[in-house]
Amino acid sequence: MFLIGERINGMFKDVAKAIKEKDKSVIQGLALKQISCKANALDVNVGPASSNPKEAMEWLVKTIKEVTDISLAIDTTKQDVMELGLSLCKSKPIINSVNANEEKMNSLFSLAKKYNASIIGLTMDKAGIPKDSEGRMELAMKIVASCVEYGIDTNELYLDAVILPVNVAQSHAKEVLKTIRDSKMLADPAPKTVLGLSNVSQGSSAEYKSLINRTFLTMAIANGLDAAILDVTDKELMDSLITAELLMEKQLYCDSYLEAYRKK
Ligand code: THG
Repeated sequence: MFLIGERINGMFKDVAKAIKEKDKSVIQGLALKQISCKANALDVNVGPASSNPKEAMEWLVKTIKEVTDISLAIDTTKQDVMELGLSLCKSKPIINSVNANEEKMNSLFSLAKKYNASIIGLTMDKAGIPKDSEGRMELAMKIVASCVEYGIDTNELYLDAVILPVNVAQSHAKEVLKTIRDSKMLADPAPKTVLGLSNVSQGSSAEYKSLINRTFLTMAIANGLDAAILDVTDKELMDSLITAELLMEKQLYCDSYLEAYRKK
């Protein structure tokens, strides 16, 4: 499973503060911590409060680059912030994200080609997030078609069925799982699938968040999830992930498989 660390996001107070005060050590510490917890890439999002998102993205990417050359997922809805972030990346970047709007797809698939980036496609459009898997699949088809049109390999595309908080959108979780299963049939090679896992527990009681996250991740892995934006520093979550992969025959069994994985 491809793991994208979620922590460098201005949604978190410590990150928002570090951006404001240009405190490199907080960001570099979070980058190295997530890498030590087996992140394969790092999500980079300046957050909703940033007054100058372009400047903040440039500072974040440059700050991270000083300590690692791991791949970055540039997480922004703004075209100019996206291009600036991509242009600064050392390793193959990930565009986080495109949706099924025609103009969005045109501009972002062009950027994906220009910067040889992988791309996350959200199954949503101007009308929002469909309530069922059929609606999500219609949008997924549009994204796949656009990807092919731009001559991008469909296995460079990560479809994101967009999980919503279970406390306000309880019926969505099972629709997301069905979308993950069905997405595989949209192209050959099959598009990959990804989730912003922690969305599912947003707003739930703090003592249940980790449990909700790891239970849903286990279910998503059983349905074929390929990648996740998640808290790689959550040990119980990571233990569930490794165990789910073991049971799906994605890891080799041995009696001390958790220790074996950690040593890898
Ligand atoms: N899909 C894609 N990208 C995404 C998302 C997605 N990027 C952002 C987000 N969703 C994934 N990242 C997070 C990061 C944190 C939380 C949720 C999703 C989160 N944080 C806690 C909260 O808000 O309750 C804790 C905040 C805190 O401690 O301050 O839930 O879906 N492609």
